[in-house]
Amino acid sequence: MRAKVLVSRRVFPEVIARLREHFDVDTNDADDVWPQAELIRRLQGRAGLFITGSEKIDATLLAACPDLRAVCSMAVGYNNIDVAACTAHGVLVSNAPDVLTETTADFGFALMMAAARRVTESERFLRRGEWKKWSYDMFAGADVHGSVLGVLGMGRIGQGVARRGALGFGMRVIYHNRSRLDAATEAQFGARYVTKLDLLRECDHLVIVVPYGPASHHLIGTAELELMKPTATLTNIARGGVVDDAALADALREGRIAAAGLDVFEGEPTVHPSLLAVPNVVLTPHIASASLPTRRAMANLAVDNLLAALSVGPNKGRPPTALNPEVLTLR
Ligand code: 8YV
Repeated sequence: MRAKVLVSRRVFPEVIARLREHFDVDTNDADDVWPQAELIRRLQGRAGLFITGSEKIDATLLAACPDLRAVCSMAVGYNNIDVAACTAHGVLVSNAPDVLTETTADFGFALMMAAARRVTESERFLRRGEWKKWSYDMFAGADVHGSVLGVLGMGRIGQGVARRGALGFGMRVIYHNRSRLDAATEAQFGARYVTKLDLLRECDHLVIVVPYGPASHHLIGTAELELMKPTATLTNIARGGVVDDAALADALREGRIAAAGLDVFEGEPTVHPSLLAVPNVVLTPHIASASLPTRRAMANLAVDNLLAALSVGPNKGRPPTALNPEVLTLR
């Protein structure tokens, strides 16, 4: 008997085809974002679930889906999944690290540069037909090369941003993280470990790459923004909720910081109206990992995990990026 799996959102046809080689697969061709009750209904009798970063997997869903054995996400962030509850229900969980690191770091750098050099703000001006003459200070922004890059969250993606800054743009890198990197890694990009307060005070460009959770909720709010230089920029490619969007919009409007680049938002896809109203912020719809090769790799990694968790394929019983592999040994 083939195991039954559900794919919660539209994804590459070849990824579905890989799953169909082994499983009875139900898909979401309309790409609707199902409310949890609908997800639970569709999961009845299904052993595997392929998700993206947006579906909420919690104790309520797990209790209502007793046949579920594996939840495999194509996202690296897993704040949408209660991993402890999954473990308690004997459900294997996996995420999709590594494959998106460089693509996401590229985008973080692009957002930071766009904010510093006012790329989208000036493009909107041009498109409105307002460009009549040159002037010395027209859209003059902040330099990126040679400036101080502050990285908040020095995991894989944070290190990718730091490497680009140090080696590509001659930036001096300072960082804050839960734990300090080893000396050899710091030396790769001349990174200096500082307190969060010093990071905010000293950096010219702050890039935020921390996971979201209760400890990082509104890590950056009014008090933190107050410490930053009025010429500084802030870029968030982590998760909405790490930054207090209303407080950031106020700081941008009042010129307490120069500009921001945001790919993630509290309550996305809704964006705080105050952010939409300020010109000095670059806004993108959660696309930092969105290169086609990377999205393909993320989805395929989720499939690798699903196959292994449900005991098929070469990694049988050994999902490559499981978050709670102990579940399989307890089965
Ligand atoms: C994804 C992300 O776009 O991987 C993550 O954590 O935030 C993004 O790369 C999305 O969540 C994929 O499902």
